Amino acid sequence: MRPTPASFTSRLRSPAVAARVGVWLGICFGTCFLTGLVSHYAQLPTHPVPFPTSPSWGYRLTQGLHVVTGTAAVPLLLVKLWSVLPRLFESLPPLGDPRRLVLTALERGSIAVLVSAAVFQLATGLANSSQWYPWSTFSFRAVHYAVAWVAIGALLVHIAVKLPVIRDVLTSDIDDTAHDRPSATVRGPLSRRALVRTTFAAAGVAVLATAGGTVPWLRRVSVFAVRTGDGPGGVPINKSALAAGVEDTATSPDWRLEVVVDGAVLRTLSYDDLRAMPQHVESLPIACVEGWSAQGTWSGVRMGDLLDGVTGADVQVTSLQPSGPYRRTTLPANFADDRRTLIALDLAGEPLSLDHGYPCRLIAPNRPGVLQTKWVTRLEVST
Ligand SMILES: Nc1nc2c(c(=O)[nH]1)N[C@H]1C(S)=C(S)[C@@H](COP(=O)(O)O)O[C@H]1N2
Ligand SMILES: [Mo]
Repeated sequence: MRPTPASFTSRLRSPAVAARVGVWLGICFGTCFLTGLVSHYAQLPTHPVPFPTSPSWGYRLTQGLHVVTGTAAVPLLLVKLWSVLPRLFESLPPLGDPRRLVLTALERGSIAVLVSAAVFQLATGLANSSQWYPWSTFSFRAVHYAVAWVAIGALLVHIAVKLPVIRDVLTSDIDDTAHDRPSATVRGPLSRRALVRTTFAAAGVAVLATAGGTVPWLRRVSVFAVRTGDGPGGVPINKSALAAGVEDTATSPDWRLEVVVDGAVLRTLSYDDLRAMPQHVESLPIACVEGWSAQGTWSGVRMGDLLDGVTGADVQVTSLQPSGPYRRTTLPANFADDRRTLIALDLAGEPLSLDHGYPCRLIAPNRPGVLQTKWVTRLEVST
């Protein structure tokens, strides 16, 4: 037999619980949306308004928040959906009342869009941050970005529609029954207050379990962020030289760094040539879009010194990597001109390990990790 709303009798499934959990879910989704916009913008190849290079830890903070709030939203969303589940089984209004039918269809349609977009965002985001990439057929970033707008739009509609109820139940006691369904009368072993607190505690655990990827002292309690701090120089390794297919080319004595200006090779530098140039030390983070981040002490040659006086131009940075989306990135002009931007040779006082980008890699302030190109072999500018 098909359940009806009357089949659900727990007092816990109530607007009072849904709204309280919903407030925090809304805060998480809002934060996740805004920090997601930052990350998306930072990864565009060109910026109508320059993305700032300071503070150097800015992207580390916003992307850490993005992944932490997204993870905290998972238990919140599950409890929220559980608390409103009976509404899924409400019968349609009588067919003779087309106006109500249309309104009901619109309301349910918007909820269906909201729920599927929210579940999609959390599921793909979580998969990505645990480095599981089941999508070979679509671009994660493009789809995650597009669906974010759907989710936030549907969320705003939902809040607007529910505002009177939300306001009412949030200003009354949690055990108030004025807005309850008639069948929601059975008291279980758990009070509403206890359910809400347990939900917030679960969200807190989710935060601690992921925040260690960003906050060093949380590492010890972070089961989902085990990789942070591992790896040479205290910086984890994302893609290895083996996986990138650069083991031979990166260690070859024939490796050179080419600097190309307006299509002409300006200089061809060997590893020793780079070592002979003035070396500068910078403390800058690698902040992966997947949420983990780590500070490193890098040293190497200033981008500006390599470009020989060319300023105000975007730089195409090309890796030895034969294929893959990150083999080539665009370093915006304001990043190229920033004195902290290095072609790094050393990390933590040691030559870069092969997996960290030996012979040399790009490291720039306030830049998504995914754009900190390793195994660099060519820099190109057009004036
Ligand atoms: N050539 C190349 N550079 C790359 C990548 C890559 O796949 N290929 N991955 C990027 C990503 S996603 C991150 S987070 C950083 C990580 O640098 P690390 O492995 O030294 O920590 O390198 C970036 N540089
Ligand atoms: Mo990354």
